[in-house]
Formats: sequence, structure tokens, C-alpha cells
Amino acid sequence: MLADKDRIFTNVYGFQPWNLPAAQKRGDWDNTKKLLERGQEAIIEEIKDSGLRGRGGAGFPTGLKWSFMPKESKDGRPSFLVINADESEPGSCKDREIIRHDPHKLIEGALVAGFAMRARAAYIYIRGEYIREAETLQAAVDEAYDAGLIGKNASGSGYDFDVFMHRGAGAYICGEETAMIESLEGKKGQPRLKPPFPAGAGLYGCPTTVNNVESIAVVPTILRRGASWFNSFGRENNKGTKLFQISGHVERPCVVEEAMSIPFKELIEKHCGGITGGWDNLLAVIPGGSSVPLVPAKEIMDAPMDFDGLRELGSGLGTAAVIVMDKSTDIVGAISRLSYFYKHESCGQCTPCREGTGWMWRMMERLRTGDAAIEEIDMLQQVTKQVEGHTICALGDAAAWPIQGLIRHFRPELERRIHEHNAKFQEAAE
Ligand code: L3W
Ligand code: SF4
Repeated sequence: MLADKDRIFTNVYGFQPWNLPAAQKRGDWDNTKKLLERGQEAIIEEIKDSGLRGRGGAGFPTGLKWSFMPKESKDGRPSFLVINADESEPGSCKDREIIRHDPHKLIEGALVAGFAMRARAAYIYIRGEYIREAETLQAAVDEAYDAGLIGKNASGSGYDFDVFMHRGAGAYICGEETAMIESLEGKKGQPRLKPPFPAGAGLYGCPTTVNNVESIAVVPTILRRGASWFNSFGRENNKGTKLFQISGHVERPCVVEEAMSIPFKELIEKHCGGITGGWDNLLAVIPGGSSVPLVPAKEIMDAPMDFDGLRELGSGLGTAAVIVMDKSTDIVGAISRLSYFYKHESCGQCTPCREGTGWMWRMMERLRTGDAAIEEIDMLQQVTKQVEGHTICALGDAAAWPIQGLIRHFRPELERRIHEHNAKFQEAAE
């Protein structure tokens, strides 16, 4: 189990105040100027060495992403850092805890990361429903300005850096990085085709990096404690500590920081008091937020909770939102509900996603009640393949994968429902 001394988020439960004096007591904003004096390249190298991979779902190496930003401004164009706080993935709730209990880690991280990538400002795009969190964040930003930590000559470094908060309006798709950029520009939040990636042409056509809240908030601690400290946790290619968010059928749902690669059973035993009704009662787990396929109980028990370990099981770490389902779960109903979510949140600009998400949801609803033909299971699988990989953004994949996981692991349950429904229908007809 991760020792308390190795936790980055020491106030994740809000036992202490979030405000600047309390944050400074916890070590935030401690001689930030000295961190910046190391210089841009040294900071990027340290983050690369730490092995930090993006905490928003895709796991792209953070230092590498920063290195795509231009070293010189072209035509006087500024560069920007955009921080993705549009946390909307079903099951995900870690960024919210950071913002409401440890906002100064995020703001200091914004300055350090922004400086490293030569950004003029950071825009924190926060989910519209996070009303209290937005209030806390804005108050923390104001405190940082008043103390001279950000703004002109930020932290006495000679570097000017602004932080702006922007509130979303309730669309999940604005969590996709290019939709977020469109939304920040005042347009309808619809994903752009990539390439160009934001580092080439992002906010207002300027070089931009979009990073998740957790990815940015861990940066000052990594620099203070060193890359080798951070990469001493986890295993090759899966380094560091990570906020896991465990919900569903466990005794004590929680958000907890743990070492990457902790085995699933250990994570649940140590922090959640086990599965409701005992381990034999576990049915399946969605280990990374609703966009990744479920994993059945017997396969996940000893799995390392990291990018590679879960990919080997045909799933993914995603945001590390671990949704635990016991045997009382209507598993087909649960996946059908997720299908409805993706249908509702599709921005509608590409046909396979706009039409396919509706198709998939309607077929899932019929499979839920068993009112379908056996052949339709394969037909549904084919529809998911028509959507997967054929869309502008990852929402199409995210809608397809949970259904593929259900068919892969629970086909007998789908067949059972169809047989049962048909038998009842037959009985009624006789
Ligand atoms: C420059 C290249 N930049 C990639 C950058 C790219 C982006 C990052 C990752 O989706 C996933 C999604 C959700 N030159 C580059 C490059 N980049 N190649 O690297 O890119 P990508 O396309 O792999 O992923 P993405 O579009 O950012 C994120 C999944 O995460 N998810 C989580 C969703 C989480 C929320 C939330 O509530 N926080 O919505 C869960 O699984 O489905 O697959 O920055 O520009 N050659
Ligand atoms: Fe919009 Fe869906 Fe296409 Fe993404 S995949 S751009 S959400 S229609």
C-alpha cells in the first residue's frame, strides 16, 4: 500500500482547508521560482524521465506531448495550455476532488507546465455542473493572483502567466480536446479532425496543449521530489501514483491515491473493505470509466491496474474510474444504459456515430428484454465494428467498446434472455 509520505494529494478528502495558507503549509507554492529557474528543457526532461502518462484516459506521455510545442513563436502567435476539467466520464470523479480540496496544486502545476511549454496562459475548462468546484477554483485563482504567484512576473520569475477559468455548459463531448478548443472559442463544441494536433493548431489557431487536471496537478511534486521518486512506483511503462475512483458494489466506495499497477484485489481489499456479499459475489468490473470494456470477475482479480495490464485483458485504465458490479447487477441493462448515454452525447457530425449510437442503444434495449432474434447479437457486433474507428473522435469507439465487451464475455446471458422471452411468447400463443 502506498505510504502516506508518498501521497501527492494529501488533502484529497478535504480534512484541511483548500485555501492558500493551508496549501502552502502542505508544501504547495514552495519557492516555485526555483523550479522555473531550472529552465524549460530541464523541466520537460524531468517529466519525461518520471514516466508520467496522461491521466485523462488516453495515457499519452506527458513530457513528450509538451515537447511538441514550438520553442519559438511563429508570426508572434502565443501558445496556450488548456486544462481539461470537463470531467464527465461516467464513474470519474477524481478531478473534482482535486479542484475542491487541492486547487492550488492545479494552479501551481498550470504555471510550471505552462512555463515549460512556453504558454502565455492556461485556460481551465471546468464541467458546467461543477458549480461549487468552479467557485472554489476561481477563489483559489484570485488568491494566487493577489499573492503575485501568477500574473505579471509570476512567482517573481520574470515570466508573465495568466490563468482563466471557463465553465462548460453540460456537453460530455466538450471533454474531447478539440471540441473543448472549439467551445473555448465560443463555437458549438464539436471535435475537429486530427491532424493537425493542437500542438500545431489549437486554440485560436495557436499552438496548444490540452492536459487533464490530474496530469497537471502532479507536476510540481514530481519536480520537487524528482523523476526517480515518481517512477519508483508502478512498473515499466506504467509509472507513478494514480487517483483511483472506486464506485459500485464495494463496501466503501472511495477516491484513493495508490501506486500504479496495484493488483485489483489488493486495491479493493485495502481501500474499499471488499465486495458487497464477498468476493464470490463479484460479477464484472469496468476498470477505467464507462468508455472501456468490462472485465469479468475471474479475469480481473490479479490484474495490475495500469495501462498495459488492463489492455492485455481487452480493456483499459482510462481515467481509473473503477465501476464494480456484483451478481445482483442487470449487466445487459447496465451496458444498455451506457449506450443511451453515448447516443445522447453524440455531437452528431459523423454519420456512423450519429446513426450508430441510436442503433446500438435500440438493439441493446431489445436484448435487455430478450425481445430479439439470436442472429441479432452478431448483427449488433457488426454495427459496433462499423462505428469503431470510422468516426472523427473517440466517442464512437467509446460507444462501441462496452457493447463489444458485453458480447465477448456475456453472450450466454444475452442468449438466455432471448430464449426465455421467446418461450414466454410461445406459451402465451398456445
Ligand atoms: C501530437 C501526435 N499530439 C496523439 C495527443 C493528442 C491528445 C493525446 C492523446 O482520447 C481517451 C478516449 C476516451 N502529435 C499525437 C499527439 N497526440 N498523437 O495525445 O490522444 P488520443 O487521440 O490517443 O486520445 P484522446 O482523443 O485524448 C482520450 C478515453 O480517453 N477515456 C476517458 C475519457 C475521460 C473523460 C473525463 O471525464 N475526464 O471524458 C476513457 O477511457 O474514450 O479514448 O492530446 O492530441 N502524433
Ligand atoms: Fe461527434 Fe460522434 Fe463524430 Fe465524435 S464520433 S465527432 S461525438 S459524431
